Amino acid sequence: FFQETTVVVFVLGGPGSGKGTQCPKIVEHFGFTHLCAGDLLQAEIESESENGTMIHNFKKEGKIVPSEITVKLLQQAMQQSDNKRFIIDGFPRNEENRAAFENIVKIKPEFVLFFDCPEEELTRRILNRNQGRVDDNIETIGKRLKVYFESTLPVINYYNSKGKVQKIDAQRSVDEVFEDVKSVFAKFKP
Ligand code: UP5
Repeated sequence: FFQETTVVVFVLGGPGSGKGTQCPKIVEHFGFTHLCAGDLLQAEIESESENGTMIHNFKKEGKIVPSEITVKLLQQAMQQSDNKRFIIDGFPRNEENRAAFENIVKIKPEFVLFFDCPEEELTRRILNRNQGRVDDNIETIGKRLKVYFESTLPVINYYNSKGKVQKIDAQRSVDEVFEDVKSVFAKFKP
């Protein structure tokens, strides 16, 4: 379905590393469409679809929702878009996610933008966020961090071994981080 000219960039990093803060800036400056896997799943919860309760329970426990659900939502969103450039934020979170996307959507990422941030800073940011998320409490944060280190870091390491990771030091101000992001995306400048 997708043309060879379709560009996908995965945006990864621990919970609270700044993915959702930086992605709208990439949209604004470089004309990508932002697909946040967590937001697509949240919309499923809110639409009270048949999988909504199950997705809610996975999120509350910090667990990774089965790939078939997430990949389907991402694929639909891509098909509904007129754009050919996508930043996919917060996905793939484990090897199963990665393999499912490559097998079903059949696109390999152009590169992986990796927001590297120490654990203490991630916890501090999430506890400060205070927007009523079901998973922003000290108990779930511990679980999310464990899942991140055990399941998502290996995906980042996999892409790193293919020379595809652009690592950004995410423990600086929003503007300083975006300066580095801009140089990574320079070739897509309109
Ligand atoms: N902040 C941001 N940048 C800052 C900076 N440079 N300096 C100081 N403060 C900064 O930022 C978090 C907070 O930090 C904000 O208050 C921000 O102002 C501040 P944000 O940009 O929101 O960080 P982000 O990395 O987007 O954090 P988020 O918590 O949204 O990331 P997660 O990866 O945990 O959330 P996501 O929505 O992707 O996933 C939630 C759950 O959904 C998962 O745990 C899982 O259960 C499920 N899920 C799946 O199962 N599969 C998927 O594919 C995706 C999600």
